[in-house]
Amino acid sequence: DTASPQRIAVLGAPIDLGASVRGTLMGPAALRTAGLVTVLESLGLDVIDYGDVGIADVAELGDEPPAKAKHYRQIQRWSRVLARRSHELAQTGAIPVFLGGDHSLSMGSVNGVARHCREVGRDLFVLWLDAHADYNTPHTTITANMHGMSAAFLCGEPGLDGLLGDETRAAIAPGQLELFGIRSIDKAEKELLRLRRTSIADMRAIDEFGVGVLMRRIIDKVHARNGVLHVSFDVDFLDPELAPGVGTTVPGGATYREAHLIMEMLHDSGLVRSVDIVELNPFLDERGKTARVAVELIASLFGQQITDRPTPSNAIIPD
Ligand code: Z70
Ligand code: MN
Ligand code: MN
Ligand code: MN
Repeated sequence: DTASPQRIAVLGAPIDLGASVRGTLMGPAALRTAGLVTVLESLGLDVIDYGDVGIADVAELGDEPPAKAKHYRQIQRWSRVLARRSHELAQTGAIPVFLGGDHSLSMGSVNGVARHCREVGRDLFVLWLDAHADYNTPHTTITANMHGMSAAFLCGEPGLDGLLGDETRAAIAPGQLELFGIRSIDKAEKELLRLRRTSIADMRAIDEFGVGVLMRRIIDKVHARNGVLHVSFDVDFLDPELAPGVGTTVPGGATYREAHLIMEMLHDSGLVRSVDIVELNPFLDERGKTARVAVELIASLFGQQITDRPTPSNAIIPD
């Protein structure tokens, strides 16, 4: 319905125990300080900021923690509350925008959205914009950091089976995950991804074909399957020069222009139903630089354009 404004539901998840470096718990505050809500409102969207979610009221479960999953008990509480809140927000018809927090929050946020999509009979595709694949399990991980396991968990890989307790687990098929911008994968993680035939636009592919062609392919695929998209945006997807406020920088990331084009194409696609913004570490940022770039990119994702383009690009790229 184009008559009523698109509704956006902002929810902060100040979590940092999934990562090795502390500080992403300040991410939601930094994104708000950089003007996230006002920018979205200026684009004509109807924004409700639900504040930050917490885990104080979430009970500890009694399942056996996996041997290699640091802070499992805490992440489990976050995942359960986020899965529930995410499902509720998706049901309202708003677009939930989750402010992290480290990338372990996606185990909850995406699960909730996936559950809703399953209920309404739409295939959920997940675009994972990240330097890392986050496709480790407690069996493959070297670090035991749970932010490196979220994509694998969402695809139903074993090892964190009790994580959500009695919250419904709604895994996506590995063919519904689109890894994009990847330039750091562990050996066992790479083998698992090859086994699953996961679609990966790594930096080599981006350099060879450009982000426009690769994004168009993903958008066409989701359209063809009558699917919808969740965008899980890890700010370390961006080049460290542009986005220094992250715990583990990996050189050779996406440029300012590549990232903007991706967001603009995603907006024009009309497919995006939910978003995570994760791994922003304000403790390591340079005068709010990374937070500001992240907000600019979110503005592009929700319709900010350089010039009005009445006809979005509809180029069809053959397989
Ligand atoms: C490595 C691991 C990671 C950041 C994700 C890295 C994971 N593959 N690091 N995001 N910053 O620990 O599993
Ligand atoms: Mn990540
Ligand atoms: Mn539902
Ligand atoms: Mn990352």
